[in-house]
Amino acid sequence: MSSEIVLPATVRVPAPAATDPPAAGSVRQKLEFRSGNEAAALAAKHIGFHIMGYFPITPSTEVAENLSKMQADGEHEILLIAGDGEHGAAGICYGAALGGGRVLNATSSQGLLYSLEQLPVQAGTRVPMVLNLAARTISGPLDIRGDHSDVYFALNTGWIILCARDPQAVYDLNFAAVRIGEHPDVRLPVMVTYDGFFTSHQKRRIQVFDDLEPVRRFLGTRPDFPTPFDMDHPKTFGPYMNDPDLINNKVQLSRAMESARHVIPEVLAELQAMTGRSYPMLDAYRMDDAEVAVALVNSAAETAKETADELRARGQAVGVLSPNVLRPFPSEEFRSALRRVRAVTVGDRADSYGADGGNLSLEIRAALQVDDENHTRVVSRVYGLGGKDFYDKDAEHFFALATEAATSGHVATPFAYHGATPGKPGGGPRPGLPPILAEETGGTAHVQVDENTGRLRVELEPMWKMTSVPSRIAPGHGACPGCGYFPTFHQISRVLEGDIVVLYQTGCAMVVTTGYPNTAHRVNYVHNLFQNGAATLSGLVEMYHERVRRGELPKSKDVTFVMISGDGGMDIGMGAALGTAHRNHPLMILEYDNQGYMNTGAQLSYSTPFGHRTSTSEVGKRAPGKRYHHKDTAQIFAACHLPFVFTASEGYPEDLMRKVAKAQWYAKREGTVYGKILSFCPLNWRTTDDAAAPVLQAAIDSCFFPLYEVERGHTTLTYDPEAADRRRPVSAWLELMGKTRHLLKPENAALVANIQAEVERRWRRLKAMHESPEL
Ligand SMILES: Cc1ncc(C[n+]2csc(CCOP(=O)(O)OP(=O)(O)O)c2C)c(N)n1
Ligand code: SF4
Ligand SMILES: [Mg+2]
Repeated sequence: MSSEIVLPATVRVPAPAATDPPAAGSVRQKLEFRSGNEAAALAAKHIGFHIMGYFPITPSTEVAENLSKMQADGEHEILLIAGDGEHGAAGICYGAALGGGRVLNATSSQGLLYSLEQLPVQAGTRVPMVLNLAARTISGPLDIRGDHSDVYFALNTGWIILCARDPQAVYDLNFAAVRIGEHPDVRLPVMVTYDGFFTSHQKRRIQVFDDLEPVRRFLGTRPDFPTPFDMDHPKTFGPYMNDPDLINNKVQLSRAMESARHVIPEVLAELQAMTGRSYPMLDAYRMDDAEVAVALVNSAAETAKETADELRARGQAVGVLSPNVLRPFPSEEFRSALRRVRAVTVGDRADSYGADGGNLSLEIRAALQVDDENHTRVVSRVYGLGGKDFYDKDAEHFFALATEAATSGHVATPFAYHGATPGKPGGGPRPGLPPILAEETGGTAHVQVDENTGRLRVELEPMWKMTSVPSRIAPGHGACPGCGYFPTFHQISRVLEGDIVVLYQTGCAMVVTTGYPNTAHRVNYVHNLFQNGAATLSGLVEMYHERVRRGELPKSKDVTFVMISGDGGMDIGMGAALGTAHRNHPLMILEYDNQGYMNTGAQLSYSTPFGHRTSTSEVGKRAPGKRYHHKDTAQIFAACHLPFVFTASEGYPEDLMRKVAKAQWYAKREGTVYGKILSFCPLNWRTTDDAAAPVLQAAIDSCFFPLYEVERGHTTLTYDPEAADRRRPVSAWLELMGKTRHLLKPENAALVANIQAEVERRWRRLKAMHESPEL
């Protein structure tokens, strides 16, 4: 570090005066206190998109959540469609945008990556829309905080990419994004990217439009691009294309990007006239006479500006560059800003592994390289990964690196990581509690084949004996008090025999049981993202058997492979799970159904029942909670003709354990088994921590969640509330939870009747299957 090397300042430029409130534009505005996500949602409301397709992922989820709340209060008319995953959400958006209306999406990290293959499809067919990307690091390992590793994956998709350094820019650039993308010379989808948590969650004072009429004039209506709705003039969207059409098609896309270089400044100038705020392609701070500079994308640049002010006060001629637009890349702007700069440190919040620099530094180098007059030294540093803060001392170090290069005329270390630490000696993952050995398990459930029916009979040891079986999860997890997952898993664990390999998909159960360097698992544990766990376990189980077959692993081991998923994992991961089921790999898939995406703040899943309140199915004068009925996942897997499918609940432990014992028997001998287990979530069901028993019992007694099994195609109800004379109306269940209490208001009587009718229909069907072995 060489912060003591100081360049003499040629000209002292006074620091700009504070700009709060910002210069007034022509349109009436008002001051609000908003985070980046709130700013994006507010802009969406003011723009009045037709449709938003989305799938929740931290830290962008709040955009949809805020819009859901506003929708419930009747503040906008945007149709919000929760995708079955980001790939589905991107498909929804593509279709909707092709249909001619204005379309919005918001995502982050794996969400962007999961939709990635759709992005070039949309750019290639030139269909505009707006996507807000609250940037977050990509897996693995999983980390929810911000860097630009997701943004950099989008660079080659053909989307325009705008960068918003603060919530004000998020708000403003969303309006610009609509106009830029829809310009006839551009016709491309546009991404507005801002930093996860730093910008998405931190509130700032921002100016928002107080008069929407001029905004409507600015936005105009979406131009009439071809849609599949013109029945008199049918068109083919997305034909198969061969040489030379493909390259000619791509050159058009490339030209559209070039056109954007002119369109973006025009649109931003119009916006500036309205707001008083300026967004040049490249934000150049105190660069007029700068001799050294730092270049950064988004929020870190604001820190660097403050440091630049301090260094200027000490006589150093420094400045900061930060692109407001990443695609098209402002090459000419960088060239001219850096022409007289002797050295620049470029900070990348993501690496392009093996390329000797992150994308920003590579692209700045490429821009300078075609300028004969340019002799700027470029120092490249990767910083701030996984949300690591970028403080003024970091900025100072970046300036010092550039200063050193400028003074010596040489860059000693052109590329390095900034902020990585060697770790402590003896570090690494901490061993959990001692492993649970196969010998310590088993003997609690005795499974026999019934000669007459060919189905299984299970005898359980008395419950008191079960408690002596050690659980495969150690105490000390981070779940909420009363969380249903743990009693459920302990019950499962007590009957599973032999060695177990578990695969957890992302969700509460995963997040609260592992957090590097700790683990609560006392058996082999694997995590994969919840769109692909079942496929991963398929590969793992097959490799195990193949290696046993080849004599590479001992035959003597008795291993069962178990996947644990939430209900959300059975939305986004349904395709992979169905693939596993149809291939019939010998493994168990156990879904704990807590009726929502709880780990990310209780958004609706497709298993969320009708009318229930979640953070994306809000309740208000215009919205009564979720608007469609819950997914019948068990029946979907029954339709795969698996050897064994069941439903269960922690409230009926013996029933659950019997089914798990059967499930293990089938998973080891015949193929995939599936279990859906209703799992209590006091936090998001809005009950007290100790309410599991009455709430689960009411769900079962109202026949909302029937307990049954489908064994070799035969459906058996394992508990019949009617036969037990305990049948209750669904209202008796709904009244027990805060998330459903609104349904009991007189004005919602029709909704409850609707829920009751659907529950009744599904129950009668199930009962008929129970009564007739042919069904
Ligand atoms: C591709 C992708 N999209 C979204 C997310 C964010 N995410 C992580 S867990 C989760 C919800 C999981 O819901 P569920 O499977 O029901 O488990 P729960 O949290 O309710 O236990 C979501 C939306 C992600 N990690 N990856
Ligand atoms: S949010 Fe719900 S499911 Fe998640 S840990 Fe808390 S109680 Fe359990
Ligand atoms: Mg869930």
